[in-house]
Amino acid sequence: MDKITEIIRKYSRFEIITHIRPDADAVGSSRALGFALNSMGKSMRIWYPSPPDEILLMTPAPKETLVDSPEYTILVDVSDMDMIGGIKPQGKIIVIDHHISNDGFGTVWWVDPQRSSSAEMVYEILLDMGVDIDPHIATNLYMGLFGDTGGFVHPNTTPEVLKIAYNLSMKGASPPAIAERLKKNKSLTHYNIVCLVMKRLIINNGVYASYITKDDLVSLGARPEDTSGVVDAIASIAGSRLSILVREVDDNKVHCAIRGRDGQSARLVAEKFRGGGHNLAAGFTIDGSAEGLLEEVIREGLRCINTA
Ligand SMILES: [Mn+2]
Repeated sequence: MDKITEIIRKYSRFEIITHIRPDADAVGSSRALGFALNSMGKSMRIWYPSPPDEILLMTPAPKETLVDSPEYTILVDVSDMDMIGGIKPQGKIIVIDHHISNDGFGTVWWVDPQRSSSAEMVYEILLDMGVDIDPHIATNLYMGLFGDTGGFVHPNTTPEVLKIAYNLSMKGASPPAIAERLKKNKSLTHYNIVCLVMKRLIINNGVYASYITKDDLVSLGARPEDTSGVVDAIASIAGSRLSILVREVDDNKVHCAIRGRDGQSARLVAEKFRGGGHNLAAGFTIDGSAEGLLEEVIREGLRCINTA
């Protein structure tokens, strides 16, 4: 981490890139870092490899003043170069990330899978640099923390996380406002998808799996954001040890989201299909059809929860 703060102090032009399909942590930690850079008189810009959900963009956004030629590119919440969707970093690469599948890359990296979120790591960097945590920064960091802990529910909700959440709320983040945005903002279409997915649920020794096709999404009039969190609905069922949702995305491509309850089952399954993520929340994208892939993922899931 010291190397990173040293570079940030010394240089003045940065770009921040986060991962494709940006989540609350990706947007929150990128924006918080952006505000901090601005407050230090640096110029910066933020790249999202694909558009974040509108709801995530409701947090305050920092001013982007960098026109071109950043000295450093800061990859936030990015575990490998495939996650930035083909964007070409313009500067030397700094990585701040907490994915266990990240082996470290770039010029300087700080990867700590023990951390709940990249927001937690950015918070530490900002404290170390003596940045004033204003309400804008606090709101964005709290959103990241809340997102990656599933609203302070997942096993990564450590005492340290709660302490940081407390500090951020003292600095102006509003817990109910952020919770309302992230938890009480589902579309009816989302629940129509959940209904369909539950009707098709396959239950096999603790593995709970379902799928959704492109045709389903068209006939329900669903937008991509309506599918977010569907796998968590499966994972909230009593008795589900490993939850799997296979969803058709683009032509002949399927995305599989996996949630585990213990061990490292979700990540182990994802890695079998060349994906990755966290021990208990992982995923991958692969060619094929949803129904075709489902059996295969279930088989792998059963193997992983029985050996892990
Ligand atoms: Mn994250």
